Amino acid sequence: MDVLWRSEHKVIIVGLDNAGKTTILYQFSMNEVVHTSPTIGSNVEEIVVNNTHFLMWDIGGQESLRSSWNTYYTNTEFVIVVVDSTDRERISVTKEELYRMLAHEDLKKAGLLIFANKQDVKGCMSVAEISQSLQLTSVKDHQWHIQACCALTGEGLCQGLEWMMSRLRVR
Ligand code: G3D
Ligand code: MG
Repeated sequence: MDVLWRSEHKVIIVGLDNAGKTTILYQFSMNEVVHTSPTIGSNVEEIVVNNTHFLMWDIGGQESLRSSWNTYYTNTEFVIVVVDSTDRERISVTKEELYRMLAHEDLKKAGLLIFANKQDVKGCMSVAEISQSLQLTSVKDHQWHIQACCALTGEGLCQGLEWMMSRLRVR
């Protein structure tokens, strides 16, 4: 029983550079906005929600680092994709990376949570626009959920975590 309680669920946080991955990770881990710098390699934090432990890896999103994302995939239960909702130019790049990931053997059973971040910025893409750009309705072989959020204030982040918790319960 003790082992069950303590078991950790591995989560990777991916997305292009500047999407807000590190800000989200720190919101989860300490509920305060810290000064972030471009992630070189990865940050990892253990997040505990109602006795459930998530080990969250924040992986650098610069182009040079994306090819090594797959070294983090083993045993991953959830992939959090962070989208900069103001970055219309690169949403297609996110889409390419998303489908490359979903096709990977090691992520076959992983749940997919998409954070449409920076919703505080005027004129940003809505959840509907991002869903359409990423063609999420064509994702049939993974459980997925898209959540609007603002990492600076933390708005929407809890709802994302709650979705993950709800997926754990139905397994
Ligand atoms: P990354 O880890 O994905 O590369 P960061 O992204 O977490 O380092 O965030 C990149 C920049 O976006 C940071 O700005 C950060 O403050 C900002 N940011 C993150 N989330 C939000 C949000 O919800 N709204 C707004 N307006 N900005 C956000 P700086 O200026 O520090 O580089
Ligand atoms: Mg970062």
